[in-house]
Amino acid sequence: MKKMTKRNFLKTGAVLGAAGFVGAPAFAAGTPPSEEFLKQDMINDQGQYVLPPLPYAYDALEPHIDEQTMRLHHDIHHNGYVKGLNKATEKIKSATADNDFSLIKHWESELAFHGSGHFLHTIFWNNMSPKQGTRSKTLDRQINNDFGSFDKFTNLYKSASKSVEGSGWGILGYQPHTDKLVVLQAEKHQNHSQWITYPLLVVDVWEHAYYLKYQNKRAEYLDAFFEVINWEDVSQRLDELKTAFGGK
Ligand code: MN3
Repeated sequence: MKKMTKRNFLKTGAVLGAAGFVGAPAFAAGTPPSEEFLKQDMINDQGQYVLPPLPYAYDALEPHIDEQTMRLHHDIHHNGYVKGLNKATEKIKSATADNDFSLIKHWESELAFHGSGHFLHTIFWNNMSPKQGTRSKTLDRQINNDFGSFDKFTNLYKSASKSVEGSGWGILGYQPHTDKLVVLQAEKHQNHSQWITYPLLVVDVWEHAYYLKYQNKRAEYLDAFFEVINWEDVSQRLDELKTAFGGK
């Protein structure tokens, strides 16, 4: 069992490929992780957040999630969150140094919006894979205990995600303090506020995540998402949390 760190929880599990930032050539799906990729940090030498590369090629999830959507979603949308997070972090640092908090409400809001966007997308990319893998015994048992069966969980997760108002996320999370799974809607991700829950499986239901291929048919996108869920990643996230928090 890998020791859980914040970085590991976001990045490991479905780390399939070698390093390469935006614009670098994509690598083949299913390539084992390189040392460079695993050592790569969420933060660069200057202390800034960095956009992690996709853990597979842009077209690896075809036909379920199309290449053009993945390019726009990762290179433009996710990168925008990283830039916004760095800017907010910098502004709050300056405000703290200068003891001038006149704009703190604005920058705290930017920090939450871009930070949530960055971290949820980082989990989201790893939550998907062309190779779906299998659910661990622990994850299956927990799903059965908390939702009745995998089918019942699937219906709940898809229904909750489909009915998120406007833009947002569907989230399967784990509460280490209660050793329970819970499905949540995050209508505005900066407001996702059930703080004791850790996300295990997140689905981006903002229109930019599916509009090119599925237009307004969010339900069809969710069916497609279920064809590319990386269950080994979801299982590992649960294992890491249970190990860290002593769950059964
Ligand atoms: Mn998105």
